[in-house]
Amino acid sequence: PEPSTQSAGNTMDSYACRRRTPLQHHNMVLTDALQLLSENAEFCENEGRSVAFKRASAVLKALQGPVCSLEDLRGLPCLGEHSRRVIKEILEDGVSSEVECTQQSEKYQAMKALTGIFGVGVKTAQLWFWEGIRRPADLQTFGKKLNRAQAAGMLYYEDLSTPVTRAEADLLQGIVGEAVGAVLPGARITLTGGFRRGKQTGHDVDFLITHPEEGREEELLPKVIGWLETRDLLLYQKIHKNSYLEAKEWPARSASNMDRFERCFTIFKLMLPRVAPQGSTQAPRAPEAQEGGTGESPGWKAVRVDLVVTPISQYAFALLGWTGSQLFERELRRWAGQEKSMSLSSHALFDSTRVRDGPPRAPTGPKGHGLSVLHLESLTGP
Ligand code: TTP
Ligand code: MN
Ligand code: MN
Ligand code: MN
Repeated sequence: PEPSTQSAGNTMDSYACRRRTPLQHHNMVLTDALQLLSENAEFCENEGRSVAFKRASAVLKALQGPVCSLEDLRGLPCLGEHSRRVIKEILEDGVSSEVECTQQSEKYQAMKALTGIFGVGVKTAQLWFWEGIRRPADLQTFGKKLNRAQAAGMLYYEDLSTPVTRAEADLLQGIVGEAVGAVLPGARITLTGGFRRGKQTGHDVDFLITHPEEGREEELLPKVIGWLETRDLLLYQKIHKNSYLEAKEWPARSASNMDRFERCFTIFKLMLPRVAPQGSTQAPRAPEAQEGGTGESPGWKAVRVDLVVTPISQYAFALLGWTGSQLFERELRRWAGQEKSMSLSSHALFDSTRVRDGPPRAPTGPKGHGLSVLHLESLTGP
């Protein structure tokens, strides 16, 4: 029997992947607070605590109505003592002193600003914080040497911290689709990540690329990048080759969501459609960071785009893995492992009771290894 809890006449499953989690829900104030604590735990490299707050937040998102009293939480899963204390404070006082305190703290604010730079992770931001760096502008004062990604991150900081809109994602889909179609006829792209989940904004745009004929997708990315660079559409790009061959464990059992697909982290130079100067329609905004201060609009915006290439045999798993959210993926893998004795990754799904050592080296995908691969439909639950 799988764990579930009765609450207010509803069954609340303790695995987030087995519940409906709508984008619009009734407990925004509470989930924002818990998510801030989760983010802060990440900044302190406390992954366990970070995930615990994310799980608690996800439970509140799944509720049919607003939480009005602690009674409403009775029997709900994933709400630990700490989360309940924060919720109680907000219900009673409107705010949580711990959340307020964290948000105002020098550490949180510095880590938020520094990890907001493309190419800067928690580890680097922490080192810089210990050295006394608090804001991106301090990096120059302290004479820090930046790698190529971080330098681009600083150059386009304003644009990259402005949310990407759905309209911009659609424009990019057109451009990437044209590039992919030009270098490999028949290749297809799919919009993944937050936009595939229906979000109206995102921090980047994610695309999955494949070709219906297995193997034709090999070495595709350098050509796509070349096509885009020739047209001056990229501000930054870094290709990571696929690493199926080096895979020691197959599929990876770690909780990490890094996979072994060929990928490219890019910053696109997205030309914004010129709007006719009439009535109330607005011209594209001028990002100050890239401007000489003339007040003239450059007519483009820097946007982070992730390109991922998968062989068609792994497409379903890659699509599932790259759609997110991060918590959904983590919970799905946890559920597969703990409840179904299956091992799920962005590459394949295995019956881990039948597979001990994984497939032979240089796998071509989940097919043809005598392994048990379930149809995805049986995983999607209610
Ligand atoms: P993100 O683009 O980081 O997140 P998102 O699209 O859900 O949200 P945002 O709007 O902020 O961009 O990653 C997209 C999904 O891809 C994420 O749910 C997990 C997955 N993923 C991998 O499978 N491997 C990876 O290496 C990364 C970075 C993400
Ligand atoms: Mn994304
Ligand atoms: Mn993100
Ligand atoms: Mn991404």
